[in-house]
Amino acid sequence: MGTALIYDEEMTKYKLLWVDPACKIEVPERLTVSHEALVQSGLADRCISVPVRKATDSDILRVHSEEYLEGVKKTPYMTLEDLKEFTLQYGDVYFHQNIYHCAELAAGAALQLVDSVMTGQVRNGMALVRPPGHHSMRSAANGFCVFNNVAIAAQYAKQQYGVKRVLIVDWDVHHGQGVQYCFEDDPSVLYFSWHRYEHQNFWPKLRDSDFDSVGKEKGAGFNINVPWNKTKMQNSDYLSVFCHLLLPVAYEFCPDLVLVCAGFDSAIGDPEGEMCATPDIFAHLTHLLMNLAGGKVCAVLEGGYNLTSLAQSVCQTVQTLLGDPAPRPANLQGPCRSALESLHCARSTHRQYWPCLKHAADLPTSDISTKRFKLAEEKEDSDKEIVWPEPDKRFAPAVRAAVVLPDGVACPDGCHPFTLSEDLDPLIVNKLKEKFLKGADDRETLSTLSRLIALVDQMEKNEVCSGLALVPAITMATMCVIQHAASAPKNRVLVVCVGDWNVPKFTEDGKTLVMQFSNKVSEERASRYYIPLHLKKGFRDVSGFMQAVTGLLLPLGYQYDPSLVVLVRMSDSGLCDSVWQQLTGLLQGLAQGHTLVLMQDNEKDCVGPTGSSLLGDPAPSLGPLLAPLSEDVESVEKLRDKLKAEWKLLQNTAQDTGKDAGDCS
Ligand code: Q9C
Ligand code: ZN
Repeated sequence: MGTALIYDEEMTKYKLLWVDPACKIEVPERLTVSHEALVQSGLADRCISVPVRKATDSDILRVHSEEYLEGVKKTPYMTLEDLKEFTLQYGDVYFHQNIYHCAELAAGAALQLVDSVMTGQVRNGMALVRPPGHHSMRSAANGFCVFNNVAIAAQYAKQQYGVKRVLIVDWDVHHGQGVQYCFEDDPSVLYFSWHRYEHQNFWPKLRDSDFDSVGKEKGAGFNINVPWNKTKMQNSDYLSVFCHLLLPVAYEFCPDLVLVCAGFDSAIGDPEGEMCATPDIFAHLTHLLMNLAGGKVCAVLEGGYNLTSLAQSVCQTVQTLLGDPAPRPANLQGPCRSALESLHCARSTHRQYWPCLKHAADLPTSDISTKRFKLAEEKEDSDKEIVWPEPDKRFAPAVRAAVVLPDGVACPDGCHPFTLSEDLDPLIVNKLKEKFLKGADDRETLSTLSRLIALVDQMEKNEVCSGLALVPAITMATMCVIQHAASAPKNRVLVVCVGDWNVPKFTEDGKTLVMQFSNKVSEERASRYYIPLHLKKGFRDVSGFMQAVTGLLLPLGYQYDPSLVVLVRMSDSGLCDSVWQQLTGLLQGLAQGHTLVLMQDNEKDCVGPTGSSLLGDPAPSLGPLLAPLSEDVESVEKLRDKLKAEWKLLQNTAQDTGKDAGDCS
């Protein structure tokens, strides 16, 4: 199942016809450079090209009023003077004789994308459109937007396909107030937006954009705003909000479809956003959404006004949708103080609606965030040219998932049986015999261990992306793999162990970080690089486990930035396939997708599901989650408290010391 790309040059054929400083950044080149970058990088060719269509009147009327539609319909026949006057009714938008036509196509593109995904023609996709949509309201154009493309697509998905729950993730740097207003009282659409706010001093300067706008009536809790009160937010700030707010809520909500208001004015270099997140962060934001809704993710372009940053960010997003491993995320030093304050406020405000946030801290007592105040003028450095390195070329190794299986276990479709091209290296064999076999000459075990070592080497060289091994002696195999991988100078290994195993002490030199989930481990042995998490019912409480994965394991993993993830599944783990596949899928955002899964040989039934996850197939939905067990939540929280000074990506309250928003120059 592929990735749809929807684009039509027709949507470049309108522009600002008069002088308006507020609108001059919304140019046709936004679309041409984005598309050209996809073509040049070869990504466009790998997508399934889906034609646009015109949204019908009845599609548009799903969200907009008849009077408004009738008004817009007249614009193709207007003189320049009429267009200017028509424009004056609205804020920060311009009209053109061809914009109605383009707006029909932009909304239609979003509908085509939903059709392609919902009918199973593709797994996911992106639509490159102009005009954008998320600011436009029932009866008003606004912020370069004419029709609300994503809101129309969400209503369409509900009405046409009977989709029960839609998640809209708005990572554009502006608040999509049009989307918020459209679904305020609708619990079937969860709208999440982060946006530059600066205590209501940043456009569109609405009180409604603050964290305390949570939705109305039945929809209370289904509108989540994270206002940024400072500029220069970085990768850590974005990832923190995903790990500690969006992901836990999204898993609890369990959408059938994910729509992304994919604006890239939240990336570095953008003149509107003035943020400092780098284009590669969009690979991770995309990846983290791709196991929701069975992988049904539709990204629709919104803003993005630095043409270089925009094109790079679009490529990162599409390449991730295509399934290529995400790049290693750079400089994740933890969120800044202002971001933590925003995250804290949003989490406390929503804890009454979402059991996964039940334990969030109280609102900070100095509730400055809810008040509007004029900011002290910051010294003007905006004309200083912001530069950042072009993201490294990403590529998927020829072998996506290599498997080491005992005789009689079938290789899952699409996986690659891993064999040694040469005879066993006598040097390695002797070392293995000495270290692991007490000198015994067990050919079978020696062959397995040698193959694992060769597999790790090929993963390190990026010839193989991920691996899966079913082994007779899992603890021995794990020790062997870890010792070998950590012996190379630049390597760092994240070991994730599910189930009972008395994990031996590794050297505490930072080259291995072990996180163990079990209902037997005790905190006593915890150390800097061995983190046990006791879960009362093991993995039978799915909510508690996912809480630990999103709020503990992912931030820890991102900050550690391993070169290899070793995922060890003990035979008693009791983890069901869908949870296991979510875990496997999410972990592949780390280490450029270099995940090596080790399982005891009596776990044959798990080979298929694991192989499929390693190939990048979406994990099945977990179903709406219940409240996690309070004991589990307490364990997770206790651990977070203990670790958050050292692992700053674990911080999620204003009290946790954050660094100030830095200077990204
Ligand atoms: N300094 C979208 O990103 N304000 N719309 C412009 C110029 C309007 C943004 C002020 C920004 C609208 C889709
Ligand atoms: Zn925007």
